[in-house]
Order: sequence, then C-alpha cells, then structure tokens
Amino acid sequence: MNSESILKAVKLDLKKYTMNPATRKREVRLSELKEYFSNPEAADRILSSGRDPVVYEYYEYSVEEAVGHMTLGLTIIYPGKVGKEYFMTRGHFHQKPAAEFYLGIRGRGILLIQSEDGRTDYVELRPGIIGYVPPGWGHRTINTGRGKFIFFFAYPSDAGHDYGIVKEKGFAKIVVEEKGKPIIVDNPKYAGST
Ligand code: PAN
Ligand code: ZN
Repeated sequence: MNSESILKAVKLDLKKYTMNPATRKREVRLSELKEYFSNPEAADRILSSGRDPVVYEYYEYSVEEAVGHMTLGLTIIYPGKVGKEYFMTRGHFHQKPAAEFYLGIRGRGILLIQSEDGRTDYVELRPGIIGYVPPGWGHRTINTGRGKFIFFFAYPSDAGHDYGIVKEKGFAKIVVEEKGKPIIVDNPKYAGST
C-alpha cells in the first residue's frame, strides 16, 4: 500500500453500529438538549432523578472540509421521550445551501425539514428508505420507534452548520406520541418565521 494514499476504507459496522475511521464522534445528552423539547420540565424530571441519558450520537468522516469533498456519517438516536415528545437531534441549517441525504439503516423515524420562512415537510425513514434534504432547508430527525433509529448520511464538506436559527425559533412542528402512535403537530413554542 502506498503510504501517501488518500483512499481509506471506511467501515460501517452494521452489527455494532459504529463507523471507523471517524474524524468526529459526538454524544449528545439530554442536559444539552433540554430547551429544545416543548416540555423542558419533563426533561428536568428525568435529569433530577439522576439520569442524563445519551439522546443521540454520531460519527463523521471527512477527508477535508473543503469545496468538492463530501462528509459521510452515521447517526444513532436512542429510543425515548421527553413528556410526549420523542428523542430527536438538535437540528440545524447548513451555512451554505447544501443538500444532504439520509439512508435509514435500522429502526424507524422521521426526517423533518423546514424552510427559513417556516414551511415544513417530512418523510418517514425505515431501513432502505432514503430521505433527501434540499439545499437551504433546516433538518432534524426523530426516533419514533421502540429501538435505536440509525441512519447513514452524506453532505458537502464545506456546508458548515448553523445551529442558531433552531435554537432561537425551534421547529414549526414537533413529533409526539398520542395513543401509542407518533403524530406531527404544531409546536406551541415555535417562535415564528424569519
Ligand atoms: C447529520 C446531523 C446529525 C446530528 O449528520 O448532524 O444527525 O444532528 P445535529 O447536527 O443537528 O446535532 C447532519 O444533518 N449533518 O449535516
Ligand atoms: Zn445537516
């Protein structure tokens, strides 16, 4: 093998649900996400019982965060709820209008997208289903199942992440459990369009 080789085999372990090598690995716990849920008091009840569960974790692999490259990754969202609202990612917009795709690998969930002026759409992800995030749309994923929800993703490496819009305004829709089933409803805390 050439020691200057730029090609690496990136292994998705489809039993342990890991990705190696990874240039980034992150775990996000409930304490970091509390304010993103529509009922932060329900998060406080979990936290005050001494638990701070990992809500999701993700791996990323980038050769270089430069124009033309792609970043690959694997996200694992654990099953759980805060009040009626299912465990979910923080959600973000990309700094540049870059598209992204998600490929469902295990479990079930929802890819929720939102334009900056507050229009929303969603697709249900299951193993083998691909969800496409159009450029300029914010996105969040939600685990609506009883097991782990796992998906592969890819996006342009120079896209950047903007977490500020979601932090300030939230998403217009939330996904909650009603009579044992996921439903998508208006977010009572949504702070309006830009
Ligand atoms: C995904 C997400 C990943 C975690 O890789 O980054 O699922 O979600 P947050 O970044 O919102 O915490 C993606 O959309 N990357 O661009
Ligand atoms: Zn993204």
